[in-house]
Amino acid sequence: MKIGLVGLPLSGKTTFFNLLTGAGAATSAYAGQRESHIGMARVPDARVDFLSELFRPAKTTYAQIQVLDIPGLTPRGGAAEFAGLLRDADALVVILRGFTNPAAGISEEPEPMKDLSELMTELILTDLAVVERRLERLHKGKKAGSALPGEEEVLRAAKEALEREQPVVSLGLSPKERRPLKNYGLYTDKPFLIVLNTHGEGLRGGRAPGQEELTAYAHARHLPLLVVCAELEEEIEELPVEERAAFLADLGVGEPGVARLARAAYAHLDLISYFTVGSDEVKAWTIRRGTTAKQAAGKIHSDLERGFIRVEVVSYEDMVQERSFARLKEKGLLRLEGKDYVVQDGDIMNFRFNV
Ligand SMILES: Nc1nc2c(ncn2[C@@H]2O[C@H](COP(=O)(O)OP(=O)(O)O)[C@@H](O)[C@H]2O)c(=O)[nH]1
Ligand SMILES: [Mg+2]
Repeated sequence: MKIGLVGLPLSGKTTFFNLLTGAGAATSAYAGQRESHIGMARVPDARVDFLSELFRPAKTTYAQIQVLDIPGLTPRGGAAEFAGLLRDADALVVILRGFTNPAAGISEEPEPMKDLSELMTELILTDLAVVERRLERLHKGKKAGSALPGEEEVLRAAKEALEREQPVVSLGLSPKERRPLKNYGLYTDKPFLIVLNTHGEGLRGGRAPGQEELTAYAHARHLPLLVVCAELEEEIEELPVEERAAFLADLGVGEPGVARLARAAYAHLDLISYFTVGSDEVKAWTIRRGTTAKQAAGKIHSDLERGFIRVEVVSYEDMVQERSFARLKEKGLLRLEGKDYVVQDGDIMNFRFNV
């Protein structure tokens, strides 16, 4: 999975990027920094920890999220220029400033709800320009026959939503309907999450600037809203592991920022994990809910999908109870499933295939 961070300059995007990836990229104390960053965030998962303890593999691989940090967008600028950087992102995370930091020259009172409206307007207008241009071109017929099936219909629907100042994603398009839009690098056809980046007191008290308004906004649109303090949380990540929990608890959060973001993103994007285990490797794989066993095999290697025969499946909870494949088998908890089996969150899978 890939997520792209978008926000106004100095909202803490790069700080949040560092919190997720541990990359330590330089943050900016001034607007107009034009660097972008790509990094990987490891998705913490207690189930992987447990399986790794149990199987003692040579290698343990957690799920990963690729994070793209792009330069800040300003009202009337930037969005068109940077859209290409986020073309492959599966989701956007909109970062809103809920802090002041006079030392960094950020003294203006935060207005995250206003920032969000401005950003959304900018993204919507940027997308509208792209969609209109494409529709015009289709109409001029210069490239007659070059339209993809369903392209004109979906462009019209997108245009109509954008003119109503709604993001394209609000149309609830099916993956098939959305496909012709993929090449355009639209911002608003992607699902998005909202992150309010605030100071320690805001996070602790659950009363960050604008939090109430944003909560209502997010709730009405079924959008996840996360409150973080990127700066302090990043400092906490630099402490020895055993000291972190106490500091996080003091901020009033139970888990590191990356865990909270991953949880919200998985739920919002309808993603689940299955696991492969063995003495060589314990590994988490990310799939969409509803994926069949055969498609899930294809995640690992196309040969496994092509040569799929069957799959041995154990639920994670049963593994926690029984702690060995031998006992699971004895109790009839090791199932053999076929290609159309719908993989469940936490399934431990062993594919049988033939190439
Ligand atoms: N007080 C405070 N300062 C922050 C927080 N997050 C970021 N900053 C500071 O704000 C400035 C801009 O942050 P940066 O991550 O570069 O913002 P970006 O322009 O959106 O990438 C830097 O000086 C950061 O140290 C925060 O949660 N609290
Ligand atoms: Mg930055």
